[in-house]
Amino acid sequence: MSCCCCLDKITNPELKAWVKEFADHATPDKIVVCNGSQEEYDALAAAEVARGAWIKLNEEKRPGCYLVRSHESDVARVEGRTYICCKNKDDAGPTNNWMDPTEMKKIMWELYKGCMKGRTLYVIPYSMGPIGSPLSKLGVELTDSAYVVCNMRIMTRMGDAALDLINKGAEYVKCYHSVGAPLEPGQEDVAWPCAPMEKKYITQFTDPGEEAIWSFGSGYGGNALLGKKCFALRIASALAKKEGWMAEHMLILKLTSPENKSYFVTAAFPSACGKTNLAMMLPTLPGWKVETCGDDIAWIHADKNTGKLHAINPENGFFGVAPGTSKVSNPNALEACRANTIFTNVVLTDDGDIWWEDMGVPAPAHGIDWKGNDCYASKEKPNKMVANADGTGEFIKAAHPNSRFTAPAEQCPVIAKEWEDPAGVPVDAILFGGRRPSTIPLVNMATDWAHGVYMGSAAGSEVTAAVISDQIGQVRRDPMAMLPFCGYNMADYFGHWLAMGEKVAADKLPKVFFVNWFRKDADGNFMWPGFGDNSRVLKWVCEAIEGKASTKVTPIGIMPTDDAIDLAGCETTPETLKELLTVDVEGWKKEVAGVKESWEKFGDRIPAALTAKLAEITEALNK
Ligand code: GTP
Ligand code: SPV
Ligand code: MN
Repeated sequence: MSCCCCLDKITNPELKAWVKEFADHATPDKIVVCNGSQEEYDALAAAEVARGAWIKLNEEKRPGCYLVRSHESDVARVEGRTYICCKNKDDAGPTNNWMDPTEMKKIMWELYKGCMKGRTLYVIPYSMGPIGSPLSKLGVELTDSAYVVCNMRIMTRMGDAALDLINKGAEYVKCYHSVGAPLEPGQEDVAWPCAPMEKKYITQFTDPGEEAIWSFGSGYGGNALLGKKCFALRIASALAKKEGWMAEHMLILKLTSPENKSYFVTAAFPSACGKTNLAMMLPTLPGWKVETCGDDIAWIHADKNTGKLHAINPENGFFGVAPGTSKVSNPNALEACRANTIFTNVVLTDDGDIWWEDMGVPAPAHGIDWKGNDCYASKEKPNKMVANADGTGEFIKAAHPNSRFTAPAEQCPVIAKEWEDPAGVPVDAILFGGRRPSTIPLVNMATDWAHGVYMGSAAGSEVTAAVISDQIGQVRRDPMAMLPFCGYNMADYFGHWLAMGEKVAADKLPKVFFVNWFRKDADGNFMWPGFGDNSRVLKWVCEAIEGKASTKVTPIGIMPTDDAIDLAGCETTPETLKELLTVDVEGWKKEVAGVKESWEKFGDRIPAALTAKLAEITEALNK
């Protein structure tokens, strides 16, 4: 192994020894300690282009942008192969895969043996949260993927500044990642190396003092960019429980009213259920403004100075869902990925640009789909593509439904000036939501914190393509949108939410709401226009925060009166709105029964305050 001199940059002896130990075992050809510079990124990208793995996009149309196609089997998170490993199985809880840490380490250490043969070991020091903020946390990821290095540079604060802190003795989480595809001498590499499903492992070790992430076999998104879901949610949620804060799957937005009053809102929606879109929304209501603080993850602390809950976005970029992102639905996201962006699994056009379904522009006459095959504009529908050169035949998904753009947060035209504030932003409202085709109304406010926690715990959604699953489209319970991301027993997590409510005076707690943009009519069409029109719901949320909203008390919570949502200039009719704001009592009885059933697996670990709320709502529905 040729050991590059840049290992000398690591002056923290413990870190150096750890890197060396792993390198001796994984046997890479060389080691590179990443400095996080643009030059380093450019050189890595150029090398990937040179070996035919990445495509450089048209420099005029998409400056500094690349297209990458993953292996067909490696397109999303793999929940079935994701583990929480702690000594006591009950501490991982019934919603996580569990294995004894010693046993898992044995299996994975064996997999890591020689796994980087023929490859480079990149050492990625990174910070989740602004460098040096007291709320930030550090990590070091060892990986053999240049794609991971480049994506981590966009998604985290990566390189020398983070290494400096670690060299000075700051704590950090140790993360191993390998695509799990060693190269024998003379063997040619494939564009996207990865291991078969049964060899993939995404493992979080969560015992106190033992926090670590070991990932093997996948190069994609949340499986491989270990600062994101593995650290900022699974490890962080376990740390947060111990340390008295929260790590949540939430966007953070700043909402400013026509009266120039600003509010900070966080929202937990499951994967591919609208966080990025809400975080960057262009309100259709005149005079309202949305600015972005974060689009996926929020770390929330009780702030000593303001006495309120404060949120920071630990990330530095967006790993956003491409399909559906259009000039109409989310112009700010499109602008954010105009330059310096990595696109994964979208369509390549003949002029070196990209395209995806529902981009709001007609499909190109010819393109290359995410699998690398020719595709053509459909004759029947100009915004769809087909495999036949004559434009006939079945529509295909030319961009994978979970295709993504990785773009720097600072490129978002509506990034809020507070987005990197080391103290975070004070949270005025928390929204929960998901894709619910029936029963769940457009918006509903909790009567108090415990009811809000109940609402979050009762959240559910149709499973989306953000995960490799045979349940796509089916509704599953996804409490607080954290089902795949909670690093410990979910019942204890509910208890922690309740406890956080004790850290702040009742009148300083955020108000909690449940929203649903995804109700469908009998023909399967969305009943609510969504996107920018969601500002109409946010307006009511602000009125409710001010105690000025027009409300009705219902068995399920506090809801807008039929005329309380501003529909001026909106395509939705008052009749449809009324339907969206009606409590379907029979549907809700089933809903509550479903929640109760979903709690059975937790035994008596569900907090009494939640059981009481459920009983209260059931009783009100039965009246
Ligand atoms: P992750 O990055 O996986 O966590 O997803 P996300 O929650 O950020 O979801 P995102 O905003 O990327 O939206 C996912 C999909 O939902 C896109 O195809 C959007 O077009 C669609 N979507 C977002 N908001 C709305 C809405 O208000 N109404 C409807 N009908 N679709 C929406
Ligand atoms: C999600 O699935 O919620 C994502 C994408 O944000 S990933 O980074 O793959 O987890
Ligand atoms: Mn997400």
